[in-house]
Amino acid sequence: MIAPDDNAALAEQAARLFSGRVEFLLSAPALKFLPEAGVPEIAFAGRSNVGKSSLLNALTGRKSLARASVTPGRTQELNFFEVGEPTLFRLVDMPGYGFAKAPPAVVEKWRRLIRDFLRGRVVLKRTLLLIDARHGLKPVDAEMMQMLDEAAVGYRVVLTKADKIKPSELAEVASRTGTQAKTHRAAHPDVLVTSAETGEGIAALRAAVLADATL
Ligand SMILES: Nc1nc2c(ncn2[C@@H]2O[C@H](COP(=O)(O)OP(=O)(O)O)[C@@H](O)[C@H]2O)c(=O)[nH]1
Ligand SMILES: [Mg+2]
Repeated sequence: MIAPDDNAALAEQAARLFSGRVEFLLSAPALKFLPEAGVPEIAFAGRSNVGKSSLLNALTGRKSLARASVTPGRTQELNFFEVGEPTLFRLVDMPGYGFAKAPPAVVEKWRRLIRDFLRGRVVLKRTLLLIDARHGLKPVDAEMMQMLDEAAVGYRVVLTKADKIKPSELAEVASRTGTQAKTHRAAHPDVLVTSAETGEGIAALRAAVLADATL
C-alpha cells in the first residue's frame, strides 16, 4: 500500500512546482474543443461528490481553482489546468459520474466523451481514480475501471476524505481496494490515501503526479 517514490528530491520538486504557476486553461464540452496535445496530461476521475474539486484545490494549494459544482453531475466538461512555467504538464478534471438523477442521454454523452478521450488522447499519461474512503469501490467505479482497462490508460486509485473514518477502517478499506485494483490490468497496485481537509497524502500525491507526468 501507499508510497509512490518517497524520493526527497522528487517531493521537493513537486512541492515547488505546485506552489508555482497553476492556471485554468479551458473547458472542453466535446473532443473538438480539446487543447493541442503538446504536453503530458494527468486526469482525475471519480463519482460526483467524491471530493475531486477539493483534492485538486489541495494539490495546487488554491482555494478555488476547481469550483465545487452547484448541481452535481451537471458539468459534462473536461477542464484543463496548466502546471509549471513554462507548462510542464496539465491536470484534467473529468466530469463526475454516478449521479442519481441524470437522464440516460446525459449518462450516454458522458460515457462517449470519456471513452473517446481515454482512447484517443496520446499525451494522457495516467488517470487518478478517486474513491471515497468511506465507501470503497462501487459498481459505477468498476465500470470506470473497465473503461480505463479497455483504453489501456494506466491509473492509480486515490482514497479521498481519509479524515472521515477511523484509522483502523481506513487501513481495511485501503487494503481491500488495493486487492481489488490488482485484478484490473491497467491499475497501479499502490493505493494513495488522502484528505483535502487535513492534507494527509497530498505531498505524496504531488510527487506521484509529477513522476507520472514526466515518465
Ligand atoms: N471531511 C472532508 N470532506 C471533504 C474532503 N474532500 C471533500 N470534502 C467534502 O465533500 C463534498 C464534495 O466535495 P467536492 O470537492 O465538491 O467533490 P466533487 O463533486 O468530487 O468535486 C464537499 O462538501 C467537500 O467539502 C475531505 O478530504 N475531507
Ligand atoms: Mg467538482
